[in-house]
Amino acid sequence: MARKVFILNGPNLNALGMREPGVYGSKTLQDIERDCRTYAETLELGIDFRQTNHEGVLVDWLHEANESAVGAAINPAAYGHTSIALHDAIRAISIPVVELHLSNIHAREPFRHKTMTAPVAVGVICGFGPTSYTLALQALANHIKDQ
Ligand code: CA2
Repeated sequence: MARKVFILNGPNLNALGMREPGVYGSKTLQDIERDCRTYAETLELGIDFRQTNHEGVLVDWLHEANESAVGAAINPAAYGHTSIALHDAIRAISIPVVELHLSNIHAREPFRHKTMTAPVAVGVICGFGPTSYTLALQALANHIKDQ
């Protein structure tokens, strides 16, 4: 069976493709999931792709990933900027976690420039639209291989 990675998505990403296409592009989260699934096959990885609007659910899923996956990629969305709980959860688990964002958070409002999660992620990818997801998968696969 293929090794599995979790791809976790935070609040409001369920609205992708429906509003603000200028910032986030016109793909829906389902389109992105399909792209990730296709790309993960080339890396011989299985994916568990999920979205929630709830901070504690993301914490629970990180702990679940630690039990059943070899790594995780997370778009924490707005919780990345605010959540000490997500920072602590990533610290508390032993699998590698890559943070990703669709938009270039450094080129946006100052409150988006920092994330609580970046210091505990193995790395951060942002600014490439939906391609940020497949780049994060590639980076995660390479990191796991090198471990
Ligand atoms: O660029 C990203 O991927 C973000 O994580 C997206 C978050 C934002 O809070 C982060 O600063 C950067 C927003 C999630 C999606 O929000 C939507 C808002 C309007 C329409 C559709 C989605």
